[in-house]
Amino acid sequence: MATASSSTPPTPHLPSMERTKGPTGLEKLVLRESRGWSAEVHLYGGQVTSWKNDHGEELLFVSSKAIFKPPKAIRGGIPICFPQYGTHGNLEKHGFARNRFWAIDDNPPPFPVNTAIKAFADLILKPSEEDTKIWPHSFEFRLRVALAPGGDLILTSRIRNTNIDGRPFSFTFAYHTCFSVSDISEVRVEGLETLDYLDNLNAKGRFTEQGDAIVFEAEIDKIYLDVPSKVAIIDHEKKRTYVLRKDGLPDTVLWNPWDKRSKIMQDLGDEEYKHMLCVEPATVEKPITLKPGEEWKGKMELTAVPSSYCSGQLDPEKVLQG
Ligand code: TA6
Repeated sequence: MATASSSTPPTPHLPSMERTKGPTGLEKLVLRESRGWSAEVHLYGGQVTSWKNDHGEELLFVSSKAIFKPPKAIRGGIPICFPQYGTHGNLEKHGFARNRFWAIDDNPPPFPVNTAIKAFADLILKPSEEDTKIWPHSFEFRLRVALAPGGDLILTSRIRNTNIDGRPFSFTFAYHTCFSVSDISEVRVEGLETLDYLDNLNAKGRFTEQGDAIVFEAEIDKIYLDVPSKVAIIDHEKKRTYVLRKDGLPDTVLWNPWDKRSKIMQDLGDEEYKHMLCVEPATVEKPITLKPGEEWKGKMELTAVPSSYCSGQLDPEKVLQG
């Protein structure tokens, strides 16, 4: 008689994409790749709320106090800021895409993709009549969330102007990505040295960053301008490095609220700032303008690797081989 192998139980075959509901009833899509990595995206906000490695460790920060209930945006993961980043305009902070219900896009127009990727979800946001009262434009926002075979998380946004009256529109945008870190004071960010930035804590004034990697000792809220396509977030204590690659998004925001601001944020625990860091590929300084029929594309690719990563080694190929 055949006996089951003693140690590893057979892995049940799980679908690469599954539609389910969170505890408060919000619908979400779960993506899984064969080596055990997973990701989750909520239809509310089109927001990625989980990215786990093959050991089941959560790589994104979501607050224990996050309110999974409209109209509040979910605190953590990857909120989509559109059609306005932050308070850089007259709309509500970070625009309205993060607190709207997105739909599943069953038949998205094709675009060049890695055919090895089997776990992905396509979402779409179109404005409601109410939205057009706030922002008088017609658009189609298509978001693809993909989990690559090696675990990389890839978000691609395609925004099309569908105005029928010939009017162009302009927007700013960010992937408000909240990484989970062991201890913010043990984290270093490389790739932003010597760049110009706008300081949200200093009347949005323009300054130039010093030449060393960024470390954290106080509240930070800076928009770095014309940032190269790769940034690394090195978590010494966790021995983990996140490599963030971007395309179509010239700027990168760095945000940590630190202790005082955390205390006044209803949906963030007083001490949780220690375990989060937002690094947000964005286009803020130069808004994107689209004429009717035109489409813009902005992509972000996240890799998480155990750090044998050394300072100054900003080549993801080397990181992956290292
Ligand atoms: O991207 C950084 C930022 O604009 C900060 O100014 C900070 O307030 C954060 O976003 C969170 O904004 P929220 O509206 O989600 O509280």
